[in-house]
Amino acid sequence: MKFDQLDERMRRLEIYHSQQVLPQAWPILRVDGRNFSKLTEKRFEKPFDPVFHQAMVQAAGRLLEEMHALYVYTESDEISILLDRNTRLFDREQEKLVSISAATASAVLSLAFQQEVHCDSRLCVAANEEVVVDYFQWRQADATRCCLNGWCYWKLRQEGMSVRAATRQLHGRNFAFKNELLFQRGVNFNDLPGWQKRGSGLYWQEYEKLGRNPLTGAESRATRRRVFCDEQLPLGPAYTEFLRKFMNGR
Ligand SMILES: Nc1nc2c(ncn2[C@@H]2O[C@H](COP(=O)(O)OP(=O)(O)O)[C@@H](O)[C@H]2O)c(=O)[nH]1
Ligand SMILES: [Mg+2]
Repeated sequence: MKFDQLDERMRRLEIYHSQQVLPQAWPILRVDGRNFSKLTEKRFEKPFDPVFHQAMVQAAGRLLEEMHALYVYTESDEISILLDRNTRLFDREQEKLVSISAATASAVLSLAFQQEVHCDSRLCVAANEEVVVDYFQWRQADATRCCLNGWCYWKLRQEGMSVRAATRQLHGRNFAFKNELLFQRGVNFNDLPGWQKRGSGLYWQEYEKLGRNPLTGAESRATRRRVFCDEQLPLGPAYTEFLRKFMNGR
């Protein structure tokens, strides 16, 4: 009896445990690498490193699987995860969704980098499809902005400019200025890889698997699904159309 009372009293202190994502709202989680500026400075090519990116894609794929997500998007050191508006995952408990997503990404990235790394996670609750579209358009715009800025910054640094001088030269400059700065240094922004300019999207792809019935020898077809990583994401209104497909009928 005594234990039961203590148990009940202690559990009542877990005041955030009962917090759930509102019914019918779309949960979006965003995982971000902790102190990855420091990690990438030491070990990876600037401004973009395909090995670093591959590890992020791997973590994004595991999150798609583990969280039974509809769509996962990664750029830089962050991963956004769209869940079904009717998901029953972890009973929609916010603490669970946030901690498990951070833990999954931390585990996969630690193994990939062969060193202990940590990620944080936050929850964004989108009331309707429009907000979900705005969210992913926002992260893609961030990817494009960071890509252009990152390329300019590292071009200037490679020419021997200090951190301060390079930062000052780019401060408040518009897209055209930065585009021109790169062009004069032999880089055409349009020709940069899609994953650098727009980020990468991961989603389920259905495919037909041919098999043979071991007893009768008859051919059989089964529909299976696998994780697909899209490194050529569409832009603007086409991206909106693309995103809506993941939410249609849900
Ligand atoms: N060298 C390198 N750095 C990257 C790459 N992708 C992301 N980063 C860095 O990762 C950091 C992510 O930003 P942010 O989360 O704000 O920094 P944090 O707080 O240190 O994790 C930035 O410093 C990026 O330059 C990459 O492919 N190569
Ligand atoms: Mg980070």
